[in-house]
Amino acid sequence: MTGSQESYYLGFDLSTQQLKCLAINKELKIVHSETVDFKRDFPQYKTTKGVYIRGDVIDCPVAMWLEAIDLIFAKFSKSGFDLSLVKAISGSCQQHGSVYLSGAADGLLKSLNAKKGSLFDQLVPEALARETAPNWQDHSTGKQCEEFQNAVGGPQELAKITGSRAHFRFTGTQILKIAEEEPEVYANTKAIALVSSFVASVLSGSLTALEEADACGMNLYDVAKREFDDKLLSLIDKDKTTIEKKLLAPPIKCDKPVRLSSISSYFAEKYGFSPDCSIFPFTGDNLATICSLPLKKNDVLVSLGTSTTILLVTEQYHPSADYHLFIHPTMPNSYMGMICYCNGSLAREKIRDELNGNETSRDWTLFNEALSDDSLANEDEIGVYFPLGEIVPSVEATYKRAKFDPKSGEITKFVDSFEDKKHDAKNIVESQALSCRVRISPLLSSTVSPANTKNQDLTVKFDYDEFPLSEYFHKRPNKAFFVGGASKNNAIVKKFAQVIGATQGNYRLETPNSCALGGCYKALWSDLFYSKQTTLHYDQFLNERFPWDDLEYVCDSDDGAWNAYNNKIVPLSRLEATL
Ligand code: ADP
Ligand code: XUL
Repeated sequence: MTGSQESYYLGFDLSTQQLKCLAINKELKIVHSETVDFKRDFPQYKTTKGVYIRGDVIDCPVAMWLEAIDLIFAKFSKSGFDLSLVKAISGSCQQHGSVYLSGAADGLLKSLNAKKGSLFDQLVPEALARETAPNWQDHSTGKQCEEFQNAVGGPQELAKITGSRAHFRFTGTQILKIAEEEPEVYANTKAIALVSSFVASVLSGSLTALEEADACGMNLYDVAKREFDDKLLSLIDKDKTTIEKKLLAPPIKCDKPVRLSSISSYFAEKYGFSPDCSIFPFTGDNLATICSLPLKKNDVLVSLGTSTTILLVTEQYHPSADYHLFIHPTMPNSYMGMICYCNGSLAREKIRDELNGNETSRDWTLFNEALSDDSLANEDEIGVYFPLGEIVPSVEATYKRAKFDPKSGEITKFVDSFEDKKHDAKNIVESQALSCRVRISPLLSSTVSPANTKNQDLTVKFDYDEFPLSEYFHKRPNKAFFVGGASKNNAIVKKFAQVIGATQGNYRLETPNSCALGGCYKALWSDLFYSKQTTLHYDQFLNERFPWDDLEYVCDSDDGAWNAYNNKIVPLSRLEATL
């Protein structure tokens, strides 16, 4: 299976429910994969899908992750995979989680010894100052979020500094809660790792600093200045140097690959890794997802899963309280934008079921027919369909349908329903996609000459942005990549493609492994770059080597259709203003 002198690169994905590890070769082909499922493999931890849930508090047992690391390599060895051929390892982990390590941790990591038992035997409990790590699903830090936002003047101000407004799950608010509610734990903590830097520390056998891109998920890092923000740090600890030390500041910069070290001798002895195998910094799972695709500046990834998530690569630092900006994990002077919508597939399913007249058939035929029906006139209709509270815009659950004057774009009346339910199928997908278009616009470069001059001086407001309408007429992404459950649906993808209007086409792909693959590609490129076998930047490297045949080209964008949606931008803005 492992051809004689091949070189392999491993990518980890430590998610909420499992640890996955993929191996690729230099041609970017997956040659092996192993998974540890927390529920199946570690029933003794009694987690619910990888976490403990106590009301609003949701956390994960750190010891289980250590056991998972040993088990995954044991599975590789058992399969006959030759780990001695692995040149480098990187990977991704669930974002925002924090691991509290004791003063003994660094020494214990450095003295790990395969003859002295497992990682668990040698690190638990001595290396841990706290048994569990907060999980991203935790929502117990409302008070601390207020403290963060009040300290800097509100959500938009915090977003300007840290790339995001305060979030329950973000690490800074979680650390503050622990400092406030568990002062002894905080005092006994020598180092606070992100899940990503924790796994990298274990593999390299010594405490490593945080990785900068993942550190942007903390509400503590000044993204523009690229250093921790003193005021925010001092919320956690009046003595700023203490918290800086605990966070092992400064984080590892992402401008070029930084080799952390060789793999710990523990893994070399126990599983046969070469002692030269390199460990490169791990990052967050969403950040690794963009590394799994040949995304260049101005490309977008549209994930049509249960929720809709947009990831994009941008050079514009245009923060907003309604989305996230992270430093890009592999591309210098670039950021990853992440926009999460709550109302994606489930909202569409409700309209589908209404059209079908039942909730059981789950058949998209009628929905798709309506969506693709050009003769179905909805040029003066706009609607928002939010069965769940929405993040972008930040509003309670609501449905609102309106008619507007196509000349001025102003709303003329609100209606309880349109002419028939087919209009809802078209309007829901159009307004979801249009919402994406206007939110990504400030993050895109100018790519086309404006065609539509109507109303261009009108001011439109979306969230915290207020621009003349013309701002939205010349920015289109280059490529769009569609993933997630609903990306199988041609009618939905084609409508999104029309509205978003990527100038270099629309692709679709299945991505069961994206986070781990991102880790593999990062390991390969980092190793080649570090050893001077390539000088290409990450995006160039991936564009050259990427197995483009794995992507399905769905369609070109339609310039006329994209311009036609210019007319719905004012109505959407006016409608959102009434929510
Ligand atoms: P998750 O985001 O939870 O990982 P998926 O990416 O698998 O989930 O997406 C699940 C959603 O995909 C479902 O809610 C379903 O509505 C949607 N979906 C699956 N197949 C289709 C289809 N053919 N047409 C439209 N939507 C679909
Ligand atoms: C992102 C987030 C989740 C986790 C999932 O902000 O909280 O996507 O990273 O592991």
